[in-house]
Amino acid sequence: MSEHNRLVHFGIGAFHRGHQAYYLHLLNQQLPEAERWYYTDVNLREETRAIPEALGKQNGRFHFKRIAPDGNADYIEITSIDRVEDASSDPSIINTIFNDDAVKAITITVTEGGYYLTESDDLNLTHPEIAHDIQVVKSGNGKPKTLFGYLTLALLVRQKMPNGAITVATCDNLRDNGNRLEHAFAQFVEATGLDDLTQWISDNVTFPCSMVDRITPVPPKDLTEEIDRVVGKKDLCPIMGEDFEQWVIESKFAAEFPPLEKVGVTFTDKVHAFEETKIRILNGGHFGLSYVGALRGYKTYDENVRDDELNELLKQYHQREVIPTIYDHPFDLENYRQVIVLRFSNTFIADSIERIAMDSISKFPQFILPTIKLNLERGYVPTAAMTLVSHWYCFLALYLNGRFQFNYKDPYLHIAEKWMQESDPVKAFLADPDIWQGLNKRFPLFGEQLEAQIKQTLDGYQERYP
Ligand code: CS2
Repeated sequence: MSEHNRLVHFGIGAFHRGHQAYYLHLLNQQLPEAERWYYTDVNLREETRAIPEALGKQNGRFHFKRIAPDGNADYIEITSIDRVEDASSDPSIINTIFNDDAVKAITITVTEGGYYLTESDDLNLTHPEIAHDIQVVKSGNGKPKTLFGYLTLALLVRQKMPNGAITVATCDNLRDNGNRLEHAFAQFVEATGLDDLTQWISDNVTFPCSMVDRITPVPPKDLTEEIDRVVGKKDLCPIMGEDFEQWVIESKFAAEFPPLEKVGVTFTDKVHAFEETKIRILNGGHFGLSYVGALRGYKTYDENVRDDELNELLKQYHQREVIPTIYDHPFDLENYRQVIVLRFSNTFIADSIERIAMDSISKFPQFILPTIKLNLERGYVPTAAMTLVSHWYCFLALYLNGRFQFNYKDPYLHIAEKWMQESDPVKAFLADPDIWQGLNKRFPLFGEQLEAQIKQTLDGYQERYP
């Protein structure tokens, strides 16, 4: 058994290192050595091996450049991760990691696309990676590819332990994230036929919902050199982020959890209102404007906000369509919106549009669709959202047709490729059930209006992107 209480994290991106690892580091500064908690960070995907490799060489330590709106920065050496493992090369490491009474919780950041949800919020059991993982679990052979496969291996280990109860806390930008994961994961386990495990999970595992917030851009290449110059240390995988920070987590723990409330984390029974507000105002704002900005040739998100026309579009979207359809207010929404727009305009953060624009196919149903739906349901035509969606479609169409160059990454790009192969790609987009989740069938007039607007937006780009 490890000497300290331990958390395990799945998915070692900057988002995790700027949130959970950061907060745990702050907490450890306040605790005597014996009471400290440490993280074992686990990489799950072959294509994301580079960072864990670098981080492993530094024994999990790295620097975080935290930047205030006026550009003032501090450089914090984060020391809360002390083990880094790569399960994508050796899945048996999961046994070693979890067969340890000191491990009390798993936190997760695998991005929106890492949950493989269908339009009805079920696990997409026919997705090849999920089907692969079901086989791996059933046969006890091979390497999983998804969170679901790894989580099952981990919980199988816990099931055999006398004190295996464990909290599984997703921190991704998915509304109702804990409940969604719990539901999808139950379907995965059911498909593997592990009925005993299903029962054990319902008695011993909790899936709290949570909301985390800090903009953590892709660090510039010269950050390593800057750390060397300012701090005098070699760091091959530093991160940077704004000084705004928030972590709200549902108090629903299956085992001991670090007392993070001591460093500003909110434990609450009402996480949903926070989550919904953040996803729709912040992530929705990011999503919508990034495609308009990209097509205008902007590189960083603050350029969007400094463009008066785009700033006005964002304001209309927020004030007329998002805020009036958020019905449970955890705080003053207009004030919150203004703080977010200020954060968006931070030139020192220089968050790349490339980062924000990626993965749009899995982000759209989370970040934008609910706003459109709630407006249509209250009989209001969400014109700002329609402008944003038209630009998103044009972005994808121009990119896929080779008319617009962009470093775009999306594991679900094949979905958009399919629309482009149809005789009327716009109609195919509007009829896609994964994107619209039945909404266009309920509001056919909206579909027609949006179709006309998309075609007009495409025409508008004819000259710029011939
Ligand atoms: C962004 C988020 O990529 C995205 O979708 O909107 O990464 C955003 O920066 C974070 O959620 C901020 O907490």
